[in-house]
Amino acid sequence: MKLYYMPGACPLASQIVLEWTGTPYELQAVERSALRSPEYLALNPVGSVPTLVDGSLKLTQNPAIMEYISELHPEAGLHGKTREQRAEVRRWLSFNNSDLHRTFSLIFAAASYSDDPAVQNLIAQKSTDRVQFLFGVANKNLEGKEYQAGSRSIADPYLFVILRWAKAKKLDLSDKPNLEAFFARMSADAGVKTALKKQGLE
Ligand SMILES: N[C@@H](CCC(=O)N[C@@H](CS)C(=O)NCC(=O)O)C(=O)O
Repeated sequence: MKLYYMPGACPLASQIVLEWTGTPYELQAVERSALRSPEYLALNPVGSVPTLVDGSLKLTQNPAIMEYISELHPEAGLHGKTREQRAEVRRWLSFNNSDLHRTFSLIFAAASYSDDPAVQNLIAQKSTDRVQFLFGVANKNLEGKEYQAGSRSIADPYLFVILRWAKAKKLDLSDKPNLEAFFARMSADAGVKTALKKQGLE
C-alpha cells in the first residue's frame, strides 16, 4: 500500500490511521509542482493529496481512504461498534473534511482567489473568523470527552492535522481548553509520533 503525501498536509490524517491499524505502507512524497502532472492526475484527477494505491485500487479523498483502511482492520475499532456510533464518526469526519478543512484552505490559499492584497487579507480574516467559530463547535463537542465521537476513531487524526495548521498560523485557542487538551493527547500518541517522524516532522 502506498500513500502519496506532502509533509504536514491532510494525508497525515490517513497516515495516522495506517499507524493505528498497524497496516504496512510506503510513503511517496509529491512535490506541489507535480500535482498537475499527467502522471499524477492519472492517479488523482483532482490533483491533490492524499492518494492511496493498494494493488489495482487508486483511492482519493481523505475520508474515503480512512474508512477503507479502517474497514480492512475492524479489530482496531476506529469506526464505532453500533450504527449510532458509526454515524457519529461519519458526522465528525464530515465536519473536519467539509467544514473545517475547506474553510482553513481559504486561509492558506487566499491569493488564489484574488490578486488584490486587500481582498486576500479580507478572505484570510473572514476565513479565520469562521474557522474559530467551527473550532468553538469542536471544543464544545469535546466537553467531557477524549475523542470527537466518544471513543478514538478515524475522525480524530483529521482534527489533529487541522489543529497543527492552526498552531503554525498562531491562531489563538486559549478560550478552547478541550481542543488544547485533545491536541496534547494526540501529540503524545505513539502512532501520531511515528507518523510525524516518518514525514520528517517532530
Ligand atoms: N477533499 C480532498 C481535499 C484534499 C486537499 O485539499 N489536499 C490538499 C493538501 S491538504 C492539496 O493537495 N492541496 C494542493 C492543491 O490543491 O493544489 C480530500 O479529502 O482528500
